Amino acid sequence: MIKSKICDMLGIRLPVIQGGMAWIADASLAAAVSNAGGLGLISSINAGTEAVREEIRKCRKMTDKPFGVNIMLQAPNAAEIAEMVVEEGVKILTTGAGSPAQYMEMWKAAGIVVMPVVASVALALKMQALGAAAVIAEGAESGGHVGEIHTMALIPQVVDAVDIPVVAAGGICDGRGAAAAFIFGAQAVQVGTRFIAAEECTVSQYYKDQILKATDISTIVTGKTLGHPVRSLKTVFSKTFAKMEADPSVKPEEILAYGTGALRKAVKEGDANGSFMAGECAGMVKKIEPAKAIVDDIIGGAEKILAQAPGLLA
Ligand code: TUI
Repeated sequence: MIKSKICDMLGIRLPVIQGGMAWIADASLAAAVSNAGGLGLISSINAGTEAVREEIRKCRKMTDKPFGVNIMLQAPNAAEIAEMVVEEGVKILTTGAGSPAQYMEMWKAAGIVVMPVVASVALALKMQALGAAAVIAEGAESGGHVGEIHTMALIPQVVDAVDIPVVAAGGICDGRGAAAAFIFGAQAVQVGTRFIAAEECTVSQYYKDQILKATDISTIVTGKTLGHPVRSLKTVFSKTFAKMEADPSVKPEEILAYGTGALRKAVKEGDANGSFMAGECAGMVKKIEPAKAIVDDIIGGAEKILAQAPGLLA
């Protein structure tokens, strides 16, 4: 069995945290992952603050296990969400795409365990100083908003820099990735892309089909010129976006307008012209299965590899 102190801190059985994927991570997926022994998360990017409140209440009815909420800090309603989660008695938060500094005092006073997602050592140290319970170090293999450094180099550097537990994220979707993360010193893994293919994930069938069809080179990062790099599947939408960015005659406002609402279109409507955010490991996701099978495969696979590891020594 993989023993990890962070499991006690979060009240979970297995060190697998589901990604707080925008528009995707709802009560259905979060409850399934939590019921499987991992930590399910609800995304704050949904149809407004009240819709997220409803998801939290729904999730409570679907599981008696701990679950959390991910707050996307660049969202226009981030401050409203930050207060709503306190009102709702949420016990675990993750944050992404910015620094949660302005909310930390309020959350800590409410006894909330906060695990900011960081993409650099500097931010990990800042989060530790602000009282984060752990950091989720996310490498640029991940889907959605990405940093600059990749998992293999990021995790050991963050582990060396901080004294709080580190969760590894970005490019991890099976036992091999999880085993590597534990070897690097991470205490848990965060997995997003593979959970899109969970039976309990409510995204459009078209989105799931695109993940299953993906290969190793199916993703692209766009948005660098806008200061907001995002990894998604290569589609007509993302390739057009990239062409607009490369064309000096296209204004940033036009590019932004082209991208507005694209993720919601992909998730909710299965619109082929939407943005299908996915990590580089999409090419390793081969079937639709229950969230429990995914959690068990990741942990079971890691245990098998780690048990065999001494055999590598001569
Ligand atoms: O947040 C994410 N991934 C996301 S958020 C998102 S929502 C979206 N919707 C439409 C278009 C674009 C995005 C999709 N994917 N991951 C966590 C993460 N945070 N990765 C990297 C960071 C990060 C980056 C810079 C955290 C902090 C930061 O700077 C902090 C500072 O100092 O301000």
